[in-house]
Amino acid sequence: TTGDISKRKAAEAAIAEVTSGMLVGLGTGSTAAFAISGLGRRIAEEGLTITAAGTSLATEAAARAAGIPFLAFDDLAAVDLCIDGADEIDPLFRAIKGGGGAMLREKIVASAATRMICIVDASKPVETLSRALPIEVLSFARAYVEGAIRCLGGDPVIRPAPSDQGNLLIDCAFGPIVDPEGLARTLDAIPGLLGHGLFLSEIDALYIGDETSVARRER
Ligand code: DER
Repeated sequence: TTGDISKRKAAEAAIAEVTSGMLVGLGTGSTAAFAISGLGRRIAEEGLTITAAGTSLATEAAARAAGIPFLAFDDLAAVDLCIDGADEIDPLFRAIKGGGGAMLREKIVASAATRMICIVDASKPVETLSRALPIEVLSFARAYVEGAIRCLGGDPVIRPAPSDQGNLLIDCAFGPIVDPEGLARTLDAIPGLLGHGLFLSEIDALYIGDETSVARRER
């Protein structure tokens, strides 16, 4: 589909920054999937030699299928370059991630990266973040965290499947998020809430694909 062409173009532009010897953080989702298959092709065709860190079990399986060597996640301390998608991203490179439920590991890899590139099609850039915000919650803290989210004006909806870590994934509709930093600070202070999809400082560069070209923006 045209969306796929745009996502693939953004991914292929981003993986051009990968050089041999790098430890590369591989994101989760359909756009990141194009980066994974593209890196697999570069390994096969150019002899690129990299090690990867996967942000989800699905991404680790895709990396394995693409012939990309990767580290066990608990051996990961830092990566050179992280390439990942986003559900929304605003003009200040603040993003909502977690559509695929992987934002806890994605944020660890993004924070551990010297440079993080976000790859998107034209549907992701927005003026104001307003999608439902994915959060990961320790299941025994469900009622408490749901109550805290409602006090913040959010509407929590629990996903049917748990996260890769076996915790609850809850999508919280807050409407337009006019103070993302304030909301992130408040969420980070809620005990039992393990992670959320507000990525406010991690993204260094944005590649926006469309059917014929890619726009690159630096923070
Ligand atoms: O779950 C995630 O954080 C993904 O990166 C998501 O934000 C983007 O997924 P997509 O590339 O399939 O749209």
